[in-house]
Amino acid sequence: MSRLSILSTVTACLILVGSAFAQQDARPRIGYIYPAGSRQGAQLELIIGGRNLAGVATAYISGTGIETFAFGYSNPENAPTPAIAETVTVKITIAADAEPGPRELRLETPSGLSNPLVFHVGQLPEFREKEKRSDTSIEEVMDITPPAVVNGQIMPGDIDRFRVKARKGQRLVFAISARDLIPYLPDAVPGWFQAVLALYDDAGNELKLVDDFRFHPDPILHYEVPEDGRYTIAVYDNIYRGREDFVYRLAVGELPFITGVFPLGGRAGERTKIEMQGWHLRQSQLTVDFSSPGVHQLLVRKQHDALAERRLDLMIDRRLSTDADSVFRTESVSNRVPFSVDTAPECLEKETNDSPDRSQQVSLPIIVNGRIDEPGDWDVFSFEGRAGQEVYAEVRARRLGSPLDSVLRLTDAAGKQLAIDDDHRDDGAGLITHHADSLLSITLPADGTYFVHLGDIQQHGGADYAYRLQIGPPNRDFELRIVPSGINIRGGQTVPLTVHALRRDGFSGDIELTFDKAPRGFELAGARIPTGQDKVRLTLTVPPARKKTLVTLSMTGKATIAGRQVTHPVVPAENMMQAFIWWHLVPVDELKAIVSPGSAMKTPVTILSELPLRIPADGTAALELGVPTGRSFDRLHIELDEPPEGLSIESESPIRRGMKIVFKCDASKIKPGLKANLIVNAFAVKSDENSTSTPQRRSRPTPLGMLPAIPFEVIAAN
Ligand SMILES: [Ca+2]
Ligand SMILES: [Ca+2]
Ligand SMILES: [Ca+2]
Ligand SMILES: [Ca+2]
Repeated sequence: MSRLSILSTVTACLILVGSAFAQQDARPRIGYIYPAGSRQGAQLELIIGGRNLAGVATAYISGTGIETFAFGYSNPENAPTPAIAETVTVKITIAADAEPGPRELRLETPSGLSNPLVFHVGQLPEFREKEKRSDTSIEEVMDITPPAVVNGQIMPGDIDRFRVKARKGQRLVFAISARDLIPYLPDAVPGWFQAVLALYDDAGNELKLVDDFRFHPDPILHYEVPEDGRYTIAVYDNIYRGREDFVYRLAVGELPFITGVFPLGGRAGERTKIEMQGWHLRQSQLTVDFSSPGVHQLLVRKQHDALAERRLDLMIDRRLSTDADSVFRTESVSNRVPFSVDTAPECLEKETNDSPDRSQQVSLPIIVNGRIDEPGDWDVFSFEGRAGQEVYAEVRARRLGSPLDSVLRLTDAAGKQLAIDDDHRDDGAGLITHHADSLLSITLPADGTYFVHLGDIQQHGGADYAYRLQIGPPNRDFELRIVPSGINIRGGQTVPLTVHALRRDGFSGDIELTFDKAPRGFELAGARIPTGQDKVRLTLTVPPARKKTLVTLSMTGKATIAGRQVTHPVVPAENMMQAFIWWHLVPVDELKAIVSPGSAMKTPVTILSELPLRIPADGTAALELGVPTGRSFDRLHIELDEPPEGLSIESESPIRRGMKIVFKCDASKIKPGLKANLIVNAFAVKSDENSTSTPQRRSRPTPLGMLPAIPFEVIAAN
């Protein structure tokens, strides 16, 4: 390569990287879609609110059968909520045979892809609330004909009312999706639209009021109509807040709805008889036979005669279930409830088992399916243990839709309490804000009989208070999440990605990450979550690109656990903020990348040192970088991007083929054993030989982009 062409490449690189840096702050974010769904075959316009939406080019909806056209950007001044002030109008056409269920919609702007939000393809007729007339204070009531879905928005102080005609004996279901559509609001307390449903007769008497469904903020109202007449359903926020992103979809009619199942799971490869509770379910019992472990979603068709399943590779997130079975294209389906399939032997609890002397004997490993049958119920299980045996006891209830707030105790034969747990946080359950399920672990001190006691810490109980209690050796395992789920990158460049490891039952080993679906030339660096680490920042480098491409990526994590190779998908997720302070990893369906045109050569820098770089906890280590000769700049300058606290660059100096960087550890802030990646940005520095120029002018660094991740390890002090 001639000196001239390198110069021009570096110059091109500068311009592109400069705009790529600007992009970081300008990532488009969408806060709501209104309406948040529509029926198969419909054509309509959506309003999408967010920020950094200027220049919007396209809207993408996952799956097939929906065409979009984005236009009509507006950015009013003095909007009360900056995060959703900008709007874009998107015209969409839904094919008559488009797959029903939740989809993901993203916008693309010149700065790249936005976060996704849910857009539902429905099967029932749809209505949209009428705009409020500003010339009247009279509350308008809109007539609707069930079965139907009503779309609305709650503005400050707003109460939306809809009237239905109903006949005596009808059993109406009013099911709202609100928090379900937008799980977390970053800038409102409690962090979502807390919808309330109230039902009135034609004389205005309140018949029923609900403001949640168990622990779900979205209420479900069920009503058996006592006489022919007109009934009005009202929707509002429980503290009368409102704004554009208080969007809802309200399904009304004699709709199939599952309120609960028992047991909450079964053993892989065995037939399990399930009792179902709910409305408009013709049968209350079903037998299922699932072969693959994982959390499946159960639903019923309007015909009530069949059950569908789709395997999920993670704990509970309903969002991942877009049942692709074409049988559901034309039939109305119920809500979905989780059902866990596991490999350990199972049993049912047998009352009475309220105390150690009446305990139910089990042999390990075991999964007990039981209920806290009434307030104050305790379920006690006994097993024979050996000294030194490692035992885990874990409740899965809240994560499977049960209202139980479990507490677990472990006692020995003498009645001495050896372990207790109330709430155990599971970052894999990103939609749950109260991690109510319990998990305890212990190494048994002696041979003998041990008792596991399970109750509800809030002293509640009932038929809904179902649980699965697993007792046995540790089930070491992991799940993975990658954030963000939308990657914006220019051809020839490198960007950082973060993968979180959710480690189970003390699994601490390395997890290797690889693409299983990616275009040629997509390269990961530092793609390993090191032993003991809960996350890693790695990098993706893509080849130069002539035109823009949108790609869907998929990754897998691989680890060796007790001599066995275990793989799990890397589930795309968005790190969502709730109410200014809390963060949740919420799984989404797709990992998308937009590669925009870019001809920047891959980084002009090569790593000459052996990796991982070993840095003593109280010392320094040198990294040698090769820089091509004939470059247009005089030297490289390196800056660390989000380094671990205590790690810094001590010096940079030229060597024959490039440069040497000395990294320094501060032993008071960093511990031996830390393994991670250095993420660094490279800059070109051009010294001006004209001695009259100012120092600023002499050493103005220009960005060359991010280098592929550099693995390092902090070793014991010298
Ligand atoms: Ca409204
Ligand atoms: Ca019980
Ligand atoms: Ca009991
Ligand atoms: Ca609890």
